[in-house]
Amino acid sequence: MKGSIPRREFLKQAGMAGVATALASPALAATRSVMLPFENGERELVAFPQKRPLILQTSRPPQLETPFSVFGEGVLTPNDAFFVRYHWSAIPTEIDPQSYRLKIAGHVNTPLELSLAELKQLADPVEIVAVNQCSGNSRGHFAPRANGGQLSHGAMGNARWSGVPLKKVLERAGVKAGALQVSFNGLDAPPAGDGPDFIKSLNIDHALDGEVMLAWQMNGEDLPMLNGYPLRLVVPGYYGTYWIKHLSDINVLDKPFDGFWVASAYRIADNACACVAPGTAPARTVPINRFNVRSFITSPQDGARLKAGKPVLVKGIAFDGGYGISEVAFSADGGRSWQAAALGKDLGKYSFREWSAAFKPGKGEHALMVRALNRIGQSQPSSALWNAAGYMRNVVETTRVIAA
Ligand SMILES: Nc1nc2c(c(=O)[nH]1)N[C@H]1C(S)=C(S)[C@@H](COP(=O)(O)O)O[C@H]1N2
Ligand SMILES: [Mo]
Repeated sequence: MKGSIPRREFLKQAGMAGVATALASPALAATRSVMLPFENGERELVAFPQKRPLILQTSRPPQLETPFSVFGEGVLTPNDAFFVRYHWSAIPTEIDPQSYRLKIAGHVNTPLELSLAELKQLADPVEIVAVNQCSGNSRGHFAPRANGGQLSHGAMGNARWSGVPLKKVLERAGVKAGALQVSFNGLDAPPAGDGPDFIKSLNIDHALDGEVMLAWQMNGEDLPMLNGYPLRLVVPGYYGTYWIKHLSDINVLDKPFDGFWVASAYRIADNACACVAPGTAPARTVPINRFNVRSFITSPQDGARLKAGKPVLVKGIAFDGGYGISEVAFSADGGRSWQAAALGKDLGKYSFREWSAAFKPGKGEHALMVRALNRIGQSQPSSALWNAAGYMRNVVETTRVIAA
């Protein structure tokens, strides 16, 4: 059965039976370790079911970061390299696609219980290439340090998602007048008594925008179990926190959702930079929402040794919250001068956009930088913004190379 992993096998491999057992199991034995570029950055590379060795953040629940070199291999992030984020350890390891049901209830005319087969028949399938990025991507680079998973830049990925628009499903159920929000829950749960189930919500207009999607495939294959098999929400341009995995319950609400994960967590300062002075708290907050603009150099990699006088093509990726990247600028001298990079193929406004720029290194050290601009004029700050949760880092990053 595709997308399901024999339970015992998964427990063993994924370390659900305990970290010690997991690490003793050959399948999970760390092959190598990596050093993320910040204090206490040493991490093991561990292969979970359906995944190649990825950077281990936690094993219960599995939280895995994509090694940065993967982003240089292609504009789409392979399923087996796609990062994994969960909040609670009680995650599904086996889901029967025959008996799985998606429930749509609440402020609707006709509550529905759809099988996967029914869902796939409900409307013409659609596809979108979109980045999924965790709010805390790059948190480990915050100074002063921010509490939470100390991630480098690998809590993001770009995939081609296939499914049906959420709108079609909500229309089938018939949203009643007065609907305000829609909440989404998945099959994972907190261990008994431990805390609030991970449930997220969107405003009704957003849920009905025709772009928010119920996806059963990424990159042409069933979702990997750890990325939400058999169905997940895809919220293009929005932080991964909304992209509910193993989606099982959709609830249309006639009042604002007041669950912990929206009302108390994943909130940002209600100002243009979503930032505060280090060590302080914002006066007012709003739910985290769209990505800000980011760009990265994927090649050469940090620390690379180049041949002096030999031209290289510097390559990378840029993305934003869905307005679309309009320009990418590259600097080979630590930001003193900038040149326009060439943009690669446009896979849609929610996708990574590849870019490249020519560079002929002279002898010595070079600080390479990239900065992107989107179609509504948003760009990236030259010094890092700060917030206590370590969300939304988007400072212009520096890649250091040496030519000899
Ligand atoms: N059911 C469920 N869905 C979830 C979460 C979760 O804990 N449970 N975490 C969210 C967060 S914070 C992120 S960043 C994305 C990560 O998606 P991925 O694990 O497929 O990379 O899943 C989101 N969907
Ligand atoms: Mo996240």
